[in-house]
Amino acid sequence: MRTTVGIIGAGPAGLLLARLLHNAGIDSVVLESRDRAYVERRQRAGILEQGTVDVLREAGAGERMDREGLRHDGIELRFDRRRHRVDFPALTGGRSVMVYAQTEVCKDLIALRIEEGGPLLFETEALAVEGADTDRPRVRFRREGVEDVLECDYVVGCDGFWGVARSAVPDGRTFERTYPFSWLGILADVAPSHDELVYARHDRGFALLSMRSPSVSRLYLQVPADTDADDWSDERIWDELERRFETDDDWTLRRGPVTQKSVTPMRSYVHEPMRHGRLFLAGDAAHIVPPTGAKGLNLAVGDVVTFARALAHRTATGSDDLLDAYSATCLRRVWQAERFSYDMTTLLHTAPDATPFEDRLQLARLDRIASSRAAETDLAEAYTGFPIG
Ligand code: FAS
Ligand code: PHB
Repeated sequence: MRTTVGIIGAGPAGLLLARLLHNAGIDSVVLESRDRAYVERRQRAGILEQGTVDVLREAGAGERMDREGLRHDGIELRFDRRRHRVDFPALTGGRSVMVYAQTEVCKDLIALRIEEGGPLLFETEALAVEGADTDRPRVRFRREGVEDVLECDYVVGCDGFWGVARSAVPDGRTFERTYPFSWLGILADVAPSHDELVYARHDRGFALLSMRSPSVSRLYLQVPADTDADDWSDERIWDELERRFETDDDWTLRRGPVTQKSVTPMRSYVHEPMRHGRLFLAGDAAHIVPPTGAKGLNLAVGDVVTFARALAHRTATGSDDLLDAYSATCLRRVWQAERFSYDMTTLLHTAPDATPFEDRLQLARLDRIASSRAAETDLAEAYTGFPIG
């Protein structure tokens, strides 16, 4: 098999990259180790930044998002029984975010890939990237028990944190922090109890109210790092959420049947560089953020837009300058998202070993955001997204 760009992974990074390259007239092959149902069902991100929404629309992949997505002009911060709304358009010159789940983005991109007839090989596991430092890199893969090789001009590792591509970058430097807590996430068949997302800081721990549609709620609870989701009954989850969302007014949390429950560890991670020869890393293959800032999926989008632009530039001009700048260009945006995600996580979560002084600092930081346009603007600009490229 032979192609211009070998893409490992059919998550949002790999699927969007295939679409962007197709629109630029560049052929690619996508290799995905799991089956289509797994990719389309994997509950993960829920918030698309303004930049991601614009990219999906320009790529011809935004039609259902515009029909079914929920545009949000703000979020609510809740602390010390207080409620403070952050007004995105007022603070960012008109930017907002879209509530449209990663599962739906992947379904839309898979449907487009099949419609355009580009090779998208499910249940096909990449085993290794070879010859990255030559002009003929190869991906060795296994499909239906048979090993084969994909000859490429370029390979892009979109294979997530546990993929194989990153290991083909020699002498990389990693920067990481793991947090002493996780998120217990649920899907519930009940209308969201608020029309926008609610991020709550409480002495008992963080809680987040999000949503998937007017009739499906998505909620998260901070839990100890080694939590087993089976230890949490539906009733225990709703009771704990209710306590952490408490307010001084008559706001109430609606309950309903929990249809999905899972625990997500919290980690910050960056691998530098994001390139070695003809191998490029994109998305979770190169970096991880704690989901508090809703950045993970959106960072993956920025990486693949940067690569697609750089390769289209080389195809048009013969110049490698944008490809040579890929890693530095992506990492500048990555580190801004890492800073924001770290800030939001330490602002809202109660660390098990937090001292009373640190608790008061958190409340002072939140009070500052609620009373200073400058502090509020920093949050609104970061949450609605950093410019791509
Ligand atoms: P992905 O991990 O999504 O996709 C990688 C793909 O590569 C997978 O389909 C995998 O099967 C495939 N693959 C791996 N190894 C392979 C191999 N050897 N050969 C072939 N294929 C291979 N982000 C947010 O913004 N908000 C959230 O709420 C949020 N929640 C999350 C919850 C969880 C449990 C996790 C793990 C992450 C969450 N994230 C969230 C982050 C998440 O959305 C990622 O940022 C996003 O999926 C990144 O997309 P990709 O880089 O495409 O990687
Ligand atoms: C989600 O809806 O899954 C979601 C929203 C915002 C976050 C994290 C997750 O910060």
